Amino acid sequence: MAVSIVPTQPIAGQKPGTSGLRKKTRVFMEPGYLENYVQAIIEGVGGVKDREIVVGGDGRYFNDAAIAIILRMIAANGATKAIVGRAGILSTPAASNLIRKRAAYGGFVLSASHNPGGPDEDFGLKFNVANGGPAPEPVTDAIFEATKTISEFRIVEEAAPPIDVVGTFDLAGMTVEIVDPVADYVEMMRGLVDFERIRALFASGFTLRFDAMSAVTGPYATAILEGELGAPKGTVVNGTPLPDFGHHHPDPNPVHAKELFDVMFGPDAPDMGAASDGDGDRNIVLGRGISVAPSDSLALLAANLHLAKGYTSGVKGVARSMPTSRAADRVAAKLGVGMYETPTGWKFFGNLLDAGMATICGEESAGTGSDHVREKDGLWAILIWLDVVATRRMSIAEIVADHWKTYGRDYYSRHDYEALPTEIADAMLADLRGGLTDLPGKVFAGMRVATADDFSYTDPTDGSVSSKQGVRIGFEDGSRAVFRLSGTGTQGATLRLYVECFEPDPARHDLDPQMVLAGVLEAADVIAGIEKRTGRERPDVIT
Ligand code: G16
Repeated sequence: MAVSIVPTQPIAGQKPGTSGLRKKTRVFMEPGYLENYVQAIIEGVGGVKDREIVVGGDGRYFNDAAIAIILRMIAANGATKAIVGRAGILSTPAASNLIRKRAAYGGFVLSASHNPGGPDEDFGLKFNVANGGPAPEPVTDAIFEATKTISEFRIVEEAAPPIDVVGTFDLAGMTVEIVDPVADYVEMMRGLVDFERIRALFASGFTLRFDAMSAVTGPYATAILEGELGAPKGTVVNGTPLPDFGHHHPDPNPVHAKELFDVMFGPDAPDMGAASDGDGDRNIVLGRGISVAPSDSLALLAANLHLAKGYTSGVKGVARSMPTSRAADRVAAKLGVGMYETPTGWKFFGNLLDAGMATICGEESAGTGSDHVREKDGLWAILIWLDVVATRRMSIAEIVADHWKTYGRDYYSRHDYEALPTEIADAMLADLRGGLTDLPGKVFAGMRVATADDFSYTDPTDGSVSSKQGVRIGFEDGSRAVFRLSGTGTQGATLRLYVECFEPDPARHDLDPQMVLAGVLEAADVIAGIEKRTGRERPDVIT
């Protein structure tokens, strides 16, 4: 084989964030940029010689060209086989499944998730390890170190084979196997949820609108919902993946999935609404006139999971990211199982799942998943919801109200301030951190602070410590505010402010969360000086 060894220099700023490296697409397209980072990944994961590697992405602009480069590079670095989703498509959970099922060494997952795609939008790349999950911190640290010292990259001169048909090809001695991206995933879901039961639900007239947001879940949702489960044609909308997601922002929140929210809160709402994101790992579930907050969805799924076909033996433990509301803690306590609070980022759940300490995990950022893969899984969550509805034969609103009646309601909201100047955001967090010990006992906007700290996590499986994971302020009335900077943005800094408070009284479960949380929001603003420092009177996105 003809391998080119191309001299290169370290490129600043190739530090993997919460979920791999995310940059503007044009940055990834700069000559040598992607190659540089891919070689750093190869070094950071200990090389790919004699390994089998999965490759796939969410189909966004530059997906196929990037895959061709990755294939030529892993061939040059000695991989024996690449397993690639047809047309370069693999949803993130499907990629995780394929890595596990084929016992591959790992996989390149090309996605900037919920961020928009296109030549002027975002692109991303991460490496998932052999358990199917995102590389853990020691590996991403090693990748980052490699980006600082890299001096050459290896690439074969042969062109990559076409990837739009299923088949097996040779690339300079490496086997390239192109697989159906959907088939293995459907098979896995068949074992986890009761297709017959959900089929009977649809046959009884139950209606669903699934918005694939012109992103990767279209083919998966169409095959399962309309194919296997007999939902009428048209149940899946925006079902064709487009390189620019139809100019949309494939994030299933009330702002970007407005069309779905409008339908679900309108007069012709179906029984259930659902959406996933760019790469298929996030989910949102709605009923007629109600949107289920992701933190509530985690708690609800944990409480009902034993009803789904693949989980009849129950839940071993529950894990949530620190900013996620404490609703799931109440379920874990009632079930008498472990509850784990981790930093933001799915990679932190991997060890707990591998150790059998947790069965279900979730995050406020619309992610829920279980031990079936090592990524959050949007369609999985929606199918579990369907299995629960098919079993309980209650509406989404009734299931939610019943849950709050049993456990109480954790009112919750996240306020995002996007594209802030990085220096302002960094200084705000640094000052908050610097003043934490002075806060307890002080009163802000009528709220007395009880506790204040910067979240630090010790992984119970290997003792590794991740510090500075977000500032937590607990108030005397039990409510909480959390501040952290996003690790997935590509422009400036995004401040996330998460607030919550607990309401046990069912007579007070139908209030507007923004109204209930107004006091803690005001106190948080005063403590951090958000408006004063940023000049922003209101957040860009409220969820
Ligand atoms: C990624 C991670 C999630 C995490 C989210 C947080 O989501 O996979 O585990 O919750 O980032 O994002 P941020 O740091 O912006 O708050 P995704 O869906 O973008 O891969």
